[in-house]
Amino acid sequence: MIRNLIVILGDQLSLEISSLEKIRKNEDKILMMEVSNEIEYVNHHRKKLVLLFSAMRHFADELKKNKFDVTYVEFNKSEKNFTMELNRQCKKFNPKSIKITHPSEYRVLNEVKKWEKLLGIPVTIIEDTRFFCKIDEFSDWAESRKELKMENFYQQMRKKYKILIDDKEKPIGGKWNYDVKNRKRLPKNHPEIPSPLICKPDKITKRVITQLNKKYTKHFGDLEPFWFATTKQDAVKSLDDFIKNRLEFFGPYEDAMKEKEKFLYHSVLSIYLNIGLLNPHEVIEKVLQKKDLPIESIEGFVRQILGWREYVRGIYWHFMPKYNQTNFFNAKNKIPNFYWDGKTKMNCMKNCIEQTKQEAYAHHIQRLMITGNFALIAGIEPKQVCDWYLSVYADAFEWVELPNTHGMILYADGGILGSKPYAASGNYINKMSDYCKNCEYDVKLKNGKNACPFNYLYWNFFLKNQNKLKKNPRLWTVFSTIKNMSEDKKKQIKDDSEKFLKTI
Ligand code: FAD
Ligand code: DLZ
Ligand code: SF4
Repeated sequence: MIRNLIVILGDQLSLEISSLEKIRKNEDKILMMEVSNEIEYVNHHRKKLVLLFSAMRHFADELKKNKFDVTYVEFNKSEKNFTMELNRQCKKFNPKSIKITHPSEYRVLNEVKKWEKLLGIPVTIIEDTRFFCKIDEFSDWAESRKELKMENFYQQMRKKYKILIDDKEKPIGGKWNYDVKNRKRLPKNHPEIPSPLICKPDKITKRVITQLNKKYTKHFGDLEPFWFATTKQDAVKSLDDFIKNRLEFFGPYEDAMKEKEKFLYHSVLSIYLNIGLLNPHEVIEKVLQKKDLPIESIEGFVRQILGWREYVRGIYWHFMPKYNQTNFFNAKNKIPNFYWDGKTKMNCMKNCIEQTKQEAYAHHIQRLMITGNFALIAGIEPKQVCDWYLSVYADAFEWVELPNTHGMILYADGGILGSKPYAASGNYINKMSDYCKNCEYDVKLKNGKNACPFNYLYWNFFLKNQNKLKKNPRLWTVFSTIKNMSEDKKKQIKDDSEKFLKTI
């Protein structure tokens, strides 16, 4: 008889995962399951599926090499969902108890919470210790204040972990945040940017690709070329490669965009962080060793992981299950087909979507200021936008996708996460990228059939939502412009927007 059956989920691929802490190799069994319910509940990118299953299978092999007793069930041999497969395994092995590290998504936690009653076996859910901030700790912080500003949370984390802090609890370099130095446009003659580390698919990955090609032909995105790391060892190599070749310029060009440059100086590490191949503590530790690099790059990078990543997780668990129920602007439009096929005349959208289709990756500013910004000002229904983001990115898990989509880009939470909607016109896109020079639309034109749609949709969004936003002090300039706008101009904006939205 098995003492503990330890369930390891697809995003818990670490030897240090809390469920393994007290494991007894000769009495306990580990169970890993590939199940169709997880594959099919959204239209996951095919590269995301390969990443997950190849990384899961590599991890199972590593566990076996370490003499753990592992049962691994592949997707063509498993029951439909975690519960049904677990039930089958429990009948076979009759464990005294089930253990699992806290699932990262509310949907899965709900499923796990039903196991004890359904299976009649005690289930222990153990805290996920990979994060800097515990779920309860964030809730305590959130309940103690009126506004949940990322910046305040981040400063608290810096102090708690003594990261980039001097003896007097003051920030190293004199400032908490070097955001103003993170907004450079990429110059025309900028030298070639080193690409992220390419990992060649091995036997395990190739087998996953063949299996998926047979069964899941309709999922979104290009399966090959597949180049992600699928082992801890290669993920660490990818981290080292980023620190050596791209971290120096991460800060200055963090907000830049350039046609055909898919990664710029971004780390492309979220895919490994989110499934457990990299631990955020080890990533920050290594980055902090580079004391000779510009502070705006070091602090800028630390802010993303210690600040934003932890903060969005905190928001997710603090506000779920209600968080995804809101629709502040009552946005109801259908997501256009071009989000899936990239067939649009808007060059910025076409580029970001095509690269998403190829790589299951877009960097933050592309997600925020191009596809996200468009979804906001075009009034697309939040649930459809969230499903898209959850499907198309290899790093997408609801705990991190939802606050970024529902909160940061769509302001559908009414301002819990952001102090104002991130709406922007073509002017911003033109300033931060070179997309506009190859676009059929004219970024300088505000109205008419050749005008950049971001221009009139931007004003249409604020005109439509005036009542909900006009008291926001951060939008004072927007609404003073609207106040001085002629009725003719307003009508033109509305007509152009309606005409355009009908065509998509
Ligand atoms: P870098 O630019 O190199 O940043 C370093 C790391 O910081 C990332 O690997 C990531 O772990 C963390 N990070 C940076 N920004 C954020 C953020 N806003 N929230 C959480 N972590 C952050 N990130 C995901 O991991 N999964 C998602 O599903 C996801 N969905 C998003 C949806 C939208 C609409 C937006 C605007 C952002 C989303 N992000 C998501 C955040 C961010 O865009 C990605 O983490 C980042 O682009 C990943 O690429 P990178 O590793 O090269 O990041
Ligand atoms: C995303 C995903 C997919 C596609 N498939 C599996 C799977 O078959 N088995 C598994 O353990 N996890 C999978 N995942 C991740 C889960 O959907 C989910 O995101 C995590 O369990 C965290 O809640
Ligand atoms: Fe995008 Fe408008 Fe620029 Fe075209 S002109 S690339 S639609 S911002």
